[in-house]
Amino acid sequence: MTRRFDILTLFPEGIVTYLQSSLLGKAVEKDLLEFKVHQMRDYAEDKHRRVDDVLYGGGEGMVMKPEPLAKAIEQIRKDYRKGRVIYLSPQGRRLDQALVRELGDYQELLLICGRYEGIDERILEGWVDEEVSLGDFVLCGGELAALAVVECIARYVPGVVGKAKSLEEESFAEGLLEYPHYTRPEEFQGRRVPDILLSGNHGEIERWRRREALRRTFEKRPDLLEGLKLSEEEREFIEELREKRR
Ligand code: 4GX
Repeated sequence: MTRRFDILTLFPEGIVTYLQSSLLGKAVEKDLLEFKVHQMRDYAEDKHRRVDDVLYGGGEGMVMKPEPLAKAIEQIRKDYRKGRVIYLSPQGRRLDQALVRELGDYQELLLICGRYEGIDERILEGWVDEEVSLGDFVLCGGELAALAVVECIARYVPGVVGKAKSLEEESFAEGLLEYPHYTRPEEFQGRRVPDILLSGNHGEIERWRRREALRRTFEKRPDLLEGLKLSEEEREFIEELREKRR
């Protein structure tokens, strides 16, 4: 079944262009993914197609009006079978690979991109299933966050990314940073590719890669090592890294 993504935004052009390019565009051609990008103004009720309004209680800035949002969400999700409505905002659950996998279970996703100071609270209460955040920083709108969410989920739809690559990820790198990568030439401006990679000894190469992945993770993202299942040898290796640090 084709995985469907709806994106509700005031700036559809850039979204469409991005989705048509690269891997995602190819997956659409293969009927693995379907994208529908909706202009929020098309659901406005007045002749000026107004979607924002001033704050009750006063204060700077504008908020997205509830009527166009409710109308859009209801219309878009009317033929959802198993779908979910997501609002992108810094108040949401932080996106990580676990959330990507959870969201990947839905047949349809509607991603709502807010601008201004956000959307009327009643829409969050009554029409949105879940808030998702890209991280603790403030964008100008939800569009980049929606694209990030879509792309992460799309990669796990079978056939979107080459099989060899995705299987490798599953069995090996999940939960760790990647080992260092090199391509030709053997020497570049005085920097050589590690000898082991030129040795042709695949067993040793695998071992080296696993250790380098562990080393990087230990140095750059030690938080990722918590709760990871490691072999005896790997735990010893991490212990050695700790010793050396002291
Ligand atoms: N991860 N933004 C939402 C409008 C807004 C403002 C306040 C609710 C409250 C973002 C992020 C993000 C910018 C999208 C502000 N909504 N989205 N927008 N970080 O920064 O997802």
